[in-house]
Amino acid sequence: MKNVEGYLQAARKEKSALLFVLIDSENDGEGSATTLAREAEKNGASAILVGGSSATDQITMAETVKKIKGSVKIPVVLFPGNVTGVVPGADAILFSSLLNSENPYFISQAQALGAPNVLKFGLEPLPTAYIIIGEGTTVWHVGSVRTIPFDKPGLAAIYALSAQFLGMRFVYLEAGSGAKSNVTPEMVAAVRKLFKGFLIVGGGIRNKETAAEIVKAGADAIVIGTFIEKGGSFKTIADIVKTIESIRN
Ligand code: 1GP
Repeated sequence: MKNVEGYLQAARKEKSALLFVLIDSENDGEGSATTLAREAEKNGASAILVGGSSATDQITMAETVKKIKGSVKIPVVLFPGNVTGVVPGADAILFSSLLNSENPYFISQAQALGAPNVLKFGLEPLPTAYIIIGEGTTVWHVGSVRTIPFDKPGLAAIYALSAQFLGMRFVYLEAGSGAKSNVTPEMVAAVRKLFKGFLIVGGGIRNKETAAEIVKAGADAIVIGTFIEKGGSFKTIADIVKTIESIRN
């Protein structure tokens, strides 16, 4: 697909919010990546993200991307945790800077090392500020994060504002894969107030009630990974999509 950003903006105009399904190439869980992606598409997901902070096997990742790409029409977007997450065959990449990392590698160095392959593989870069909330998750550990506590929405908001001033068109508020707590609606609302771009929220979302609260607070898209990876039902996914699409904000 050409112009994934345009597709996402157009889809967002039509629906109140979108669902992205995250597939970790190293953990197919209860189903194969292809089956999960097909089911996700069938039940209303707008994009498939492939990656994760502990997915480092480029060969498996490239194979997974290729398989998924061959079985769905919705865009396949890389969600790299490192330079190893840049592989051929996807439509786009969340070209992210982990803004609240204490290690410059995750803010700009991995990006410099990864950029030539983004160009070489013809991946559409979606300029994204990746902001980690809370602690104790894999991404928090791997990304050397100076965390933002869940009850400090103002801190997330100023990072998002700086992302906007830096020209990033996407912000991803991340509680971490399988997080016990999701990003609070209060924090989403504080970020929404200042950030005008496309707001993605993920980590620990497992039901339609939480998804609805986050969308009402201003998220443009939510991400669900662990729930599906652990065999959660696609009926719930369909319910979540129906719920978030019908909220007008
Ligand atoms: C993780 O935000 C994504 O990077 C999705 O989180 O796995 O908790 O759904 P879950």
